[in-house]
Amino acid sequence: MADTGTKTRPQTTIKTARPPLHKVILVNDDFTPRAFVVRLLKAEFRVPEAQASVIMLTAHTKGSCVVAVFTREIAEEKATRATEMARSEGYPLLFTTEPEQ
Ligand code: TYC
Repeated sequence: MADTGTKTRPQTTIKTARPPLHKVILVNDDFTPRAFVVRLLKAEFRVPEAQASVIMLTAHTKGSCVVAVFTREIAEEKATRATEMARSEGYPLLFTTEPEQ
């Protein structure tokens, strides 16, 4: 057979890197009213009432609860905004962030 000059190449897989995700964590305290925590979760994280209540109660009983995951910049922005909103109302409520895995 005639040599066409065609060579095979090892198959390559193209991987698209996804940005690492960061968790926004709600931390319990003894002073912030439950209703305020729920209102803040709904306003800042756009979670429905029932989900906001579950997140608040989980933090209340276990000490902390993951609210949502975002890229690092968005997670930090949301945690800071939500914490500042609580401060502006005189509450010590705290949101932190940490990388996922
Ligand atoms: N522990 C608070 C109370 O009893 C309510 C609360 C829940 C505060 C969750 C913070 O992340 C929190 N009033």
